[in-house]
Amino acid sequence: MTDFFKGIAPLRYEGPDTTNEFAFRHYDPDEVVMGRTLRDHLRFSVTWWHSFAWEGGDPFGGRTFERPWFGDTMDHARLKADAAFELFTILGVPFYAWHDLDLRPEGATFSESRDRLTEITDYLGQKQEETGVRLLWGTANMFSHRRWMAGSATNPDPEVFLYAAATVKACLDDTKKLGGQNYVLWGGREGYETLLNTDLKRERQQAGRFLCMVVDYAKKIGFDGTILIEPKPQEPTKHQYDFDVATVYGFLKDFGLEGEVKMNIEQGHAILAGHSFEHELAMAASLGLLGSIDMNRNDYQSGWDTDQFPNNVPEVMLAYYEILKAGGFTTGGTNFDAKLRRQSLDPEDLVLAHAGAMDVCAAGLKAAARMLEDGELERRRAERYADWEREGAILESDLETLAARVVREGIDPRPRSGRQERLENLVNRYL
Ligand code: XUL
Ligand code: CO
Repeated sequence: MTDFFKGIAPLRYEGPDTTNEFAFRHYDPDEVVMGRTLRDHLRFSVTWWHSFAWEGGDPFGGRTFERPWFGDTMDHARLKADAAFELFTILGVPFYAWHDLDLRPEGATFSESRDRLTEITDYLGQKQEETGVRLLWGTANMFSHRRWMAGSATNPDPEVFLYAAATVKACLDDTKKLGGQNYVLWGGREGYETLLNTDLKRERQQAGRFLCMVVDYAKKIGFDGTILIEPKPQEPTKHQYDFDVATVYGFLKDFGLEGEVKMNIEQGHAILAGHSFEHELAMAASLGLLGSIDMNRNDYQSGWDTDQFPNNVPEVMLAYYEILKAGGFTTGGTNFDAKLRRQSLDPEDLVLAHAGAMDVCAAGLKAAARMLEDGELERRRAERYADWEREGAILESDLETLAARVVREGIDPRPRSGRQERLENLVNRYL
């Protein structure tokens, strides 16, 4: 037990009228929506990196947070784990997620780093047993240390590729050991700053081979979770190879991995790519690649990946609508890849940032479920395409036949309203 969250009791659902800051207004984990509890729909997860490893620095200044677990010994790592599981229990979240680097300090050699990872993940295994909290996913941080500055699998130096292979193997082993539901690969520095020093074709090939090796190894050890790629268009590098869902789909097809790997889609990354979150989710669902989500929001003016906690129900509603329409999560979940603002120093800030975000997601999901169950939006969308029901043969035809038909029947299409504002009004009805 730490005393970091001392005096903060586990949060309970008290309903929309409560004025208790330390209670849920919309998230009742046992509430059943569309045949499933909110706990099972939302599958909330807290991230180790933002909530426990990040120190509050920005490009202009360093650490603002004071946490008793900041330090580079294994004792600090265990204290951090104790505090993390205390937060999970206060919030009642069923899952959490980590990078290897968030969990423990690196050692002087690869082997020492790996052994420390094994040691701390053994400890996490005990904490999981004690609390019932499970691992949503593990991943490797292959972007912070200077060895990764020119990429991991896409690095011009084959020794970095080797180091990346060893790192992912260790992280996959420990994710499996902890019963992780997924394993994530975000292409941290898999991209480039300038073409002048970059062989783009070769780097993409290396990334493809690397992913094939990861998939093969996961199968070999009997990892039964899902391998997920997390697209992001830029930041840290100017051009990232995993730009967005459509780009990653092309990449997976290229290497025959479209049946093996799914996607972890992040709200802020979608926005950086010039898309909306729901666009990326709908695109992934349409390609059969929807895996999990990193829930957060960006500042819409700054053009940065600001990783703020979500606080906009209408926005979140449209995202969950796509998820529910696709059948909901299987191994995936709602992972809060979100961090406090650096002035939010208190333990209470950490608790309430998550609690508010959980309420926003619950309210959004319930609104989405109302809209889906009512079916009016889907009816209107289907109506727009209704003529295709009798004209499906067009797609089996050829240009000459179709051209002849236009002339023969004097076809002259009449434009019809897209009714966007009416549909926007309809959506607001369910909020
Ligand atoms: C970076 C990001 C990562 C991944 C995991 O923008 O989202 O935290 O989620 O590496
Ligand atoms: Co993320």
